[in-house]
Amino acid sequence: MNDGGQRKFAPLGTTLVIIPTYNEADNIKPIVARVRKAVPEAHVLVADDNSPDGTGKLADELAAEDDQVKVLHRQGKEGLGAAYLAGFRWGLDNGYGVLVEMDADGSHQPEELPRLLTALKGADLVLGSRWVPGGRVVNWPKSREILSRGGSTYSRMMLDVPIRDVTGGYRAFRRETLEGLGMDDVASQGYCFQVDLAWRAVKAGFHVVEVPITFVERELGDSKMSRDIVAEALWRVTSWGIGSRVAKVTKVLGKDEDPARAAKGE
Ligand SMILES: Nc1nc2c(ncn2[C@@H]2O[C@H](COP(=O)(O)OP(=O)(O)OP(=O)(O)O)[C@@H](O)[C@H]2O)c(=O)[nH]1
Ligand SMILES: [Mg+2]
Repeated sequence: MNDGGQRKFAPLGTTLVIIPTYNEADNIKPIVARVRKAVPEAHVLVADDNSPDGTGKLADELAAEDDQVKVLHRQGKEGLGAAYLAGFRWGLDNGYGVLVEMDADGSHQPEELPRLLTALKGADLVLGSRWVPGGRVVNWPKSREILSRGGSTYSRMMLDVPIRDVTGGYRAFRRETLEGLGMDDVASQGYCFQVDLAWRAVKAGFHVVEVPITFVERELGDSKMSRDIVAEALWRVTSWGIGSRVAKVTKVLGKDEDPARAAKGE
């Protein structure tokens, strides 16, 4: 991972906070109000997957009374990763300089966003992190913490990413970072989507910084976490890890078998 060194970073452009929603009727209005209050200059994009509980309609009501709130209506539930990719594309097409990922359920506190944006002034990607000193989780059962910490540790080891919280979803990207990640072939969803993007950023040499956050478990609405999402993360991370190890070994062997080098006795 690039350490940023003496690099000079360009000033940040306008921020777009992307909030993916599926059945978040109890949460959408309060969370958007909190974002607008915490970072008044930022714009908000709600990416709703045609929620049966009417979240999209509530978001339209917010957009009707506030020019800085936009809504992306999607056909149906396609998962968190697809909603973010659509939101990122919309944000890039509309000229935003910073794109933020934030859950609708209050787990990612908008009041902490100014700290993430300050860190982004000297970074390509900022990750809100539960597992660096100063980071914490409020109201999680021990089992959930073990799953999350274990998932991050496993991903860190399999993929060689020097990141403590690889699965977290509170993040701020510079537009150039997203443009350099090769978003077009991202197929992963859920936690795996977050691992995928962080890994791509590290591999591309971007300067990635973790900032401690206090993650608050949702109080209202239902979780969309499922066994399938955990299983997807496990199989994809495992296959990526094996794939990248095989690629490294093949490269080393390939060098040894290079006829030109062999002829020179190298
Ligand atoms: N557009 C869209 N949003 C989704 C989808 N699945 C989840 N989300 C949203 O993504 C965010 C994270 O989902 P959560 O259900 O909170 O997942 P989680 O944080 O792992 O689970 P909890 O800790 O139980 O809240 C929330 O804002 C959801 O509404 C989806 O298929 N489409
Ligand atoms: Mg949540």
